Amino acid sequence: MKLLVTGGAGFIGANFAHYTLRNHPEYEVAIVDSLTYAGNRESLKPVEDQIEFVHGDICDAPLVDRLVGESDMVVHFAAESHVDNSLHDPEPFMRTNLFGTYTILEAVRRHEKRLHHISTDEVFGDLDLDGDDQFTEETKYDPSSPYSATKAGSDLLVRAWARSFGIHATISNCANNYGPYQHVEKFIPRQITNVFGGARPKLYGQGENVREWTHVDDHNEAVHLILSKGEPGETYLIGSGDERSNKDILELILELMDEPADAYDHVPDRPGHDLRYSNDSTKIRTQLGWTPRYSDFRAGLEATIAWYRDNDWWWKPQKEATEARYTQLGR
Ligand code: NAD
Ligand code: TDX
Repeated sequence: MKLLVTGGAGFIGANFAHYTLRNHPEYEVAIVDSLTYAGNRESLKPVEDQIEFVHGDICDAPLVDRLVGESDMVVHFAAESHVDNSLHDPEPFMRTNLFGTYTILEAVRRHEKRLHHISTDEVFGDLDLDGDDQFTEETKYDPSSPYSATKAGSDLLVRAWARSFGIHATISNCANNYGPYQHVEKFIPRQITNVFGGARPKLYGQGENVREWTHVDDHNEAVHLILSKGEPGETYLIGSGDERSNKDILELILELMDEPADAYDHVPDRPGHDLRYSNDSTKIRTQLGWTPRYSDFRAGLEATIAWYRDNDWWWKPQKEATEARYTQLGR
């Protein structure tokens, strides 16, 4: 059984390759990735002898057609993934997230292959800060940013291809991930690497916004359950249930790194900043038996800090350019 993993040099895709080779020897893994600023071949170093790596673009229809034809299933992670970048320049998001997904869908349709499409809880918009309501598989789409709008569009394309052309596709919408190999532009690695580099962490606004943090290996275990037991045409929400404000997370990072609790800067808020995300993941828990293993967030965060401490060779080359981009954005 051969899996074609798009975006396998990115954060979740690289961890997916590692997870698959550790836990599912029944799969062969081929990766297609165009190595944007977010892709890093070094993330695949521990498995490089066990995978096939193709440096290519998911908008390249002849290439995608050949690769899909040679595979049994496609797991589609490739995307432009950072909200702040989408507010600065939406164009690459339109191209990769919409046209790239369309290109994959057409190849999957031609070759009658199974597709799993990776998406996000951000397609649903946001929830009140003080409430305890949650997104479900039935929640109406209401995205806020160019990033989430293009992810919402890609989900809708998958649903339309399933309904009109009968392709065998599943979709998952996961909450925020954390763990090793996450680009230093994202909240948790940005703060950890700021502290390691002697810079102050940066909190948007007052830091009251809430995210539901899920370890990347728990996400990838859920994806494997969907590949093996998921029903074609179905959508599954994935989330640990562990909701925390950005301010609480930052203070926990500072505590775990032996820094004073107030050793950070407030910076201007993200425009349109979603307040709270929370997924009701009852369906995947009851129907497919998924349970997050990383139930102790503090321990997971401690291990993540240790990973960034031990692997500065991996993140240091990206750090300066990332902070230069943030300076341009005023954040
Ligand atoms: P990432 O930005 O770390 O990685 C994206 C990868 O896709 C990179 O390796 C990049 O080079 C590649 N890529 C981009 N454009 C491409 C193109 N045109 N052709 C081929 N490859 C291309 O992203 P991530 O955080 O690993 O997210 C992966 C997926 O998971 C995305 O679809 C994202 O929407 C979704 N997701 C992410 C999170 C999260 O917390 N990070 C949560 C839920 C869902
Ligand atoms: O320096 C920062 N300071 C800060 O306060 C950064 C980079 C972020 N933040 C805030 C913004 C968010 O409320 O932290 C929160 C998390 O920010 P991001 O890491 O940018 O993640 P988010 O916008 O929540 O989106 C993430 O989760 C859903 C991923 O980037 C998406 O790809 C995924 O779909």
